[in-house]
Amino acid sequence: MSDIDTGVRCMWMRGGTSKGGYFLADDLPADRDNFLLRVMGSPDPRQIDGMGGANPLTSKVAVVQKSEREGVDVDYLFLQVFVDQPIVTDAQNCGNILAGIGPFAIERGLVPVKGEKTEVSIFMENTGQIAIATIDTPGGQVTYKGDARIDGVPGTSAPVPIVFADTAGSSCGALLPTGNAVDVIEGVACTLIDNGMPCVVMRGDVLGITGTESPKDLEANQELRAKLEAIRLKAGPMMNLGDVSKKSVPKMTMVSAPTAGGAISTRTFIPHTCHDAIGVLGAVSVATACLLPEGPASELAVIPDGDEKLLSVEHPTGEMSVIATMKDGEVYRAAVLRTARKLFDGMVFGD
Ligand code: NQM
Repeated sequence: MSDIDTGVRCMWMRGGTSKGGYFLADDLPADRDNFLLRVMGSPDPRQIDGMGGANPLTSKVAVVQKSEREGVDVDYLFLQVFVDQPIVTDAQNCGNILAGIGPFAIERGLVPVKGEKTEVSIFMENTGQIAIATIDTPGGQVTYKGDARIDGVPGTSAPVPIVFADTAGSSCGALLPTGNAVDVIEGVACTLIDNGMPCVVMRGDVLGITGTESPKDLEANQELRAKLEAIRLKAGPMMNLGDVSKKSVPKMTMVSAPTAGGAISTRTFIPHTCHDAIGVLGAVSVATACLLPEGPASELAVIPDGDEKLLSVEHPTGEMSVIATMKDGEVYRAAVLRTARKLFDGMVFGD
């Protein structure tokens, strides 16, 4: 009997505003991608025959192993399992699923508890960069209970603060892969930026939206979707991402002036579904675009003074706070607050 018949050890977790299966690298079968498609129930818009939640945000996988790198605890590989196509891709990272990596690594015995709080350093294999997450470990154990609240998730949980120090050019080789703060594609001024997630940032008003629409309304706007996809397919090669027709990057963010006291308001296609919130590294990249001397985001953003800037990135279900630390006029460190929760621990079947 193969692993696929007997089941594979897996923890299902919510990480930030996403959800997915967390595996130890050694537990996965050789035929990994086909196994994961079966686990999620893809391709099928309802994912009825699998664990996936019929949305890219709930069709995600983390593969974790102890790291051999100096000063690093674990290596994390993120895999996006497409919902309605037979695609499993490592072409993007995920800062939400990242929030579950520390607790998972401690629970699986890859990282020892270091006190009331345990810092876990995580090498993000998709982009070759490091994140530091701090996990509540009172009494020598991970706890998921706490008072931290993030928009897009009901209730409260233990806080998972995460710090990124070197995310510029994560997938595109440079923060601004074309060397420009503004490129015009299909007649639309765009900032092509990558501070952890490749994003195309455009003004919503130029694309005919007010920025207050719901994700459902935006998804129903076929003209808008066609325009965004036309821009995206051209932006991909310009961002050193090659042909992006079968990739989930770049993300397409439309920005508007803030309406709830934040720095900027956003609506993001990831890239074919409209996000109910915004991705973590997506928010870091958009916040960074707000801090450029020019471009669609900086034209509209409300920026606080000082070198440590709290930028509240508004999105359809609230906001995500990004703390950007500036050095010589550039963002050199970004911090976000996330939470995570263990949902089940057991065997999952890919047969
Ligand atoms: O940008 C969605 C999410 C993400 C990715 C997406 C993410 C990030 O909300 O770091 O977290 O943009 O595909 O999980």
